Amino acid sequence: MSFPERVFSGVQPTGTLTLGNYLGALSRFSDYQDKYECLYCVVDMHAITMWQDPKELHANTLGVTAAYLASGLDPAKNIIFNQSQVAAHAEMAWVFNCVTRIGWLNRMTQFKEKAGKHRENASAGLYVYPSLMAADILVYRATHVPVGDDQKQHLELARDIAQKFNHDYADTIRTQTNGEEFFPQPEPLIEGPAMRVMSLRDGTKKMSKSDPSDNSRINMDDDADTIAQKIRKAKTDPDALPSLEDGFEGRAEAENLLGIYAALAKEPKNDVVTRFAGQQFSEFKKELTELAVETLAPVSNELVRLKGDPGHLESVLKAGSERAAAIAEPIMKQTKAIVGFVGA
Ligand code: AQP
Repeated sequence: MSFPERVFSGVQPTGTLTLGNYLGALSRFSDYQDKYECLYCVVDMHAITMWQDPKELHANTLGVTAAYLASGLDPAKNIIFNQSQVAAHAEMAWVFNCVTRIGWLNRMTQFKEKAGKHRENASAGLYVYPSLMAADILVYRATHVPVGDDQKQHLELARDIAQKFNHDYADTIRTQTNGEEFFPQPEPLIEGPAMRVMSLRDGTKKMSKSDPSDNSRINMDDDADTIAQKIRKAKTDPDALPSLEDGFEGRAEAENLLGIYAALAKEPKNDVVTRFAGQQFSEFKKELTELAVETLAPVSNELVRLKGDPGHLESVLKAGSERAAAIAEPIMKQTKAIVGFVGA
């Protein structure tokens, strides 16, 4: 069965957004606004899977909304909203908790990374995070999901959940909808050279807004001096830049800085390697700083301006939530009927 093309993506309001969030997700969102019907969500229910101070959660939710707008999303063209204002996300997540297998959740690397050694103390919400993410996407029957490479595993799980639901309820789906499948298999949209931006302090860890070290990341609202200082301090090695891409073997930090340059410049990584072959990092870092400041300055100026008008940001979220609910509610109602709930 073919489904109308629809994009869904979300960002957690867990802190100030980083260059990783920008390059892996936000900077690409506006590319889709003229091509697809797009829903961009501030996933506040995902955020509370780890402890969030309520005042900070509130401020960060408006902060992510401002970052969406500052990155070029037009609230008239896109549906911009926060997850907790559309109850169907939670309702669908419960149905999916009963479709998802524990064995599938046990394989999720993000849970292992975030729960760390204190697994027994992690919230149940963190464990079932991927089924809420599947609900976010499928409650709109979204077909395309732009995400960073780090979210690929969760998206594969969303596809498994869609497939198992379609299979388990095949008989009712056929009689009630005349279709073969109720949910689409959502496709990841993962493109470009720096789809997993790594920490500036450790090239084996992804750049993350909740990393305790602020020097591990560039924040979307860092000023030029802070960006310059963080890039100057970024971990590298004593060797010059190689002349071939495979010369980065065992040099994760060096490769990360080059990948960031390529993504900011929107150039293939190979071209950037050729241009800087043999240069010392001290020189390359100056060029990278210039490019990062030039690219982020207009976005961060707009971000600061928008954050100064919380009333406007709240009204964007309210209007977006109403539009989102109008799509989700009939799909949720139909899901309940397929499952066999009375009253749906
Ligand atoms: N380092 C990254 N490189 C590329 N893409 C990234 N994304 C996040 N970090 C990187 C992409 O940003 C989108 C929103 O992510 P999120 O905030 O919902 O959750 P996350 O992936 O867990 O991001 P963080 O910054 O690491 O948040 P915390 O610290 O709260 O866990 C997603 O599309 C993601 O792929």
